[in-house]
Amino acid sequence: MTAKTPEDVLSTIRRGNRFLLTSHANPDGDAIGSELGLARIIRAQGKSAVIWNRDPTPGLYTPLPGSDRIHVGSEPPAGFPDLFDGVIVLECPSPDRTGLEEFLDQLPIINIDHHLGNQHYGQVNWIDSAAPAVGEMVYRLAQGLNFSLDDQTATCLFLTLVTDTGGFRFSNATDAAFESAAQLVREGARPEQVSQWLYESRSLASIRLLAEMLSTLTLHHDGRIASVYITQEMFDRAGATESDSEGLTDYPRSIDGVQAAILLRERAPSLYKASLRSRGEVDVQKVARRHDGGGHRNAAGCEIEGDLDSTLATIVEGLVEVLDEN
Ligand SMILES: [Mn+2]
Repeated sequence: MTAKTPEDVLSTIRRGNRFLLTSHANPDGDAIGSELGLARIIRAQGKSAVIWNRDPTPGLYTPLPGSDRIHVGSEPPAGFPDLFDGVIVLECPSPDRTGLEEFLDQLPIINIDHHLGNQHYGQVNWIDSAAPAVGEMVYRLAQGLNFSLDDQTATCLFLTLVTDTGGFRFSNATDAAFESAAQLVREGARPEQVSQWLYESRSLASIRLLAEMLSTLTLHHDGRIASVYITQEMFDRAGATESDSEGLTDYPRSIDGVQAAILLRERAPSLYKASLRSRGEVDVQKVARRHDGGGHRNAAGCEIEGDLDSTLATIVEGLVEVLDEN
């Protein structure tokens, strides 16, 4: 187990009674699982916790206990800000990433995160870039409060480890990640339930969309770049929406020899969302940033205006430059 929870985080939570919890826009498994887990821990102390996210919970995570109680949208929840003692911002490197930044400075901020570039924007900041998931930090926080988890809380936090480590496959699947996972299972987390939610609950539309997408597979640059795309017509044929296309970029990236992969999704006529994935040192964020996008080294995205062919050509060209740097 890595470093303990700082005393100022514990004392702030011990002192307060009513907390607002939030995370980044377009929340992922670590965001949702950390929020739901921490809300349960806070409520179990006889305090209140309200989760407020700008964007809806992705379908994958709606089976998590308490997800139906999350307040979603740009309008503050009832009683904001007077009925809250502070806002706990989880897994969010900067306030603007919440999409709710205009509201946040009305409350003291407790910032709990594991992103390397976190801007320390809270009155209390706990940043641990070695943590495999923010949910693992929430688990340490529970231990610092001498709180023993119930099955559902343990399951929420276990899910954050599974999603942030890619099912314990990424480089952040550290000994600490496995140790926390083992402890969470001991405290009642159910790995088979989490696997069912994450890997065995695909919509039929998403599988039909996968078939459509794979028929567009093209290799570029001696097989080092793979591209696929989904047009609006393909979404329609599959009966799918954009949320059915989550995770599809993993398929082109999984091809042997491919170092960078592109998924273009048509959002509107002549407007494409590009999702870029890579392996190892190949920094796809550099390409996304040229088009006002962003992300991480191995996962980034941006929006581009233009027709399909020219958009694809522009992205491939950018990726070739990045590959040739390495
Ligand atoms: Mn995370």
